[in-house]
Amino acid sequence: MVDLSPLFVIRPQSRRVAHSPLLRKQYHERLVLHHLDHRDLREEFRQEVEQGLSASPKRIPPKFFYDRRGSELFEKITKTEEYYPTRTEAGILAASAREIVEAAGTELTLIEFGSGSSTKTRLLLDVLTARQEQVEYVPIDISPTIVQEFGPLLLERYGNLEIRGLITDYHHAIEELNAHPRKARLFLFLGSSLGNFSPDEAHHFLSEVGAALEPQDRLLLGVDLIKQPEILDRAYNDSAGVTAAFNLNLLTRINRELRGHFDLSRFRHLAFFNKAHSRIEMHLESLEDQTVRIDEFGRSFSFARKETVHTENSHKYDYATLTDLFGGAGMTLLGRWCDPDEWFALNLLGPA
Ligand code: AVJ
Repeated sequence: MVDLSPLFVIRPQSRRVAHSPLLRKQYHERLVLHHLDHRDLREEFRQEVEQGLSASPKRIPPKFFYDRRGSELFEKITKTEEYYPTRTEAGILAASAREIVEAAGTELTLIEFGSGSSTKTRLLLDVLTARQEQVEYVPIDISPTIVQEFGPLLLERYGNLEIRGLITDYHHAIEELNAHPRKARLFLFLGSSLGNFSPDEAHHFLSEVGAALEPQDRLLLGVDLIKQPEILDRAYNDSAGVTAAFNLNLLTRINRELRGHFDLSRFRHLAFFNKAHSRIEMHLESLEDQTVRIDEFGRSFSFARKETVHTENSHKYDYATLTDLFGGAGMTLLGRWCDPDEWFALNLLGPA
């Protein structure tokens, strides 16, 4: 069983708050982060990089993009002209948050997988905090920095909000949530982060969440839909090069945390739509034959010219695939909200 005592509590940064003992106390009580340190993330990074670079084809999983710099770069991606998913999903929420919340139930706790900056979540919190006396928000994120940074902004905005963040991965978060049954919960999995999972992993994840749902609980799931490949390609090859920097930052992270010797000018960002698998693939392509030493492993890895390290898959769905996925995971589709072009879909799911 997990130790739930807070390992640290956010201290307010803003002057207004620092000058008010009452508010400061409230802030301490209202924003708590729990670090569920089942595994050592550093050790996991170490192992997966060594295994992934020894494998053929080479690969590193996308969850390692999100160090401090990577999280910043991702936020920047969401603001590029070409990257439509965030803005499209936010548009759906702006138009339909009230309807979605009403369909989801009364008196809800909000639990979000991969909360990031919680920007879109605010559209739902606007509605929830207006109709409920008290709202509990549980952001779950692998990166504490993002919750530390944005949590206080939310508290400032909503006087009746309490945040109990979980710093962990999805799997352990679900175990943790199961251990504490409470009032009806609205789970959020936005941004089409589901797309990072293989079809098998998506099935597994949704089955796990489905099994955790009590009869009144709901899951609001954002998914990116299949569209013209040119639009997809553009979204992952923005002209300002932010996505390229995001991808290449993985090598910077290896250099820093594992004492690697990657020369970033000898690799390039590669992203394209793989139609057969209905997914965007991101790779880091070696521009020449080269050998790169990583001191942490006491060895080098060779890269042939044009050889790639596969760093991300981002699956795109159609409704038929989603129907199968939801049914197979024991979930019922209760509602769906889309933008007029049907580029993105928000799905409200309940237990079967
Ligand atoms: C956060 C996984 C939804 O797949 O579109 C954006 C990550 N990678 N640009 C996505 C990402 C490159 C994003 N997800």
